[in-house]
Amino acid sequence: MKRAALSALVIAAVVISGCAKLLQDDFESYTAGEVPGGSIPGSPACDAIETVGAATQFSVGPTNAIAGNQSLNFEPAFADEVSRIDFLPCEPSGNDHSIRFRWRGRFQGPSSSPGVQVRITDGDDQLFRAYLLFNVTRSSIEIGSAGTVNHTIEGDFSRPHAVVARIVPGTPDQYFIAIAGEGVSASDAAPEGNLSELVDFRPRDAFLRMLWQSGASVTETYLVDDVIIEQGQ
Ligand SMILES: [Ca+2]
Repeated sequence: MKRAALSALVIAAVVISGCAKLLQDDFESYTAGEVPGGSIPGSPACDAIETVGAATQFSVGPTNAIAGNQSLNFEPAFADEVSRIDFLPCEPSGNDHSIRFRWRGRFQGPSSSPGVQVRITDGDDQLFRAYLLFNVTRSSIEIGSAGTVNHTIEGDFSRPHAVVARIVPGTPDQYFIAIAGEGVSASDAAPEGNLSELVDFRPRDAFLRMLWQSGASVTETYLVDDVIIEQGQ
């Protein structure tokens, strides 16, 4: 009870009102089994999803849904193939506003799994672009940038969890994160820091990417729901 209240406070501290939505998908308006792709149903009109991989790796359905009746079920490919999904927001009004990324997730797989990667990035070529990396496994979320892990959050991420990450452009660019989930201690729940990158983060080019680095050696999936990208002040 206490933990839930604290988590709510942490999320509330990062989520402030009055922001323009650049992307929203709750996966409720898809047909069960549908593969998301192209324009996302509903408002805003200009957001989209792009997938790379076989259709069987991305399906919307009711199994273990996190919020509402349906969630996205994202599975790794076999062998060394990459599978990924990009959430592409409408273009924000400039590079000087903060940008916030939110999603709910649920990792299903054994503890031996290397996990799923989530990247907040402003370009495909990561080596020379700014990005924030989340590696989500059953028992931890590692958060880093420029190849360095800055925070390791422990919890039971086989249970539904929520992540909010805000990037504030500046010198340096800063990030503020809030993680709510079972077993996450209040002292770990709100990591923040500076993006250690060679170049400035560009909100106008930013998107959310989720990917499995390598093929499946075990049965695993990442359930995703309530993906929201917003422009801040
Ligand atoms: Ca949903």
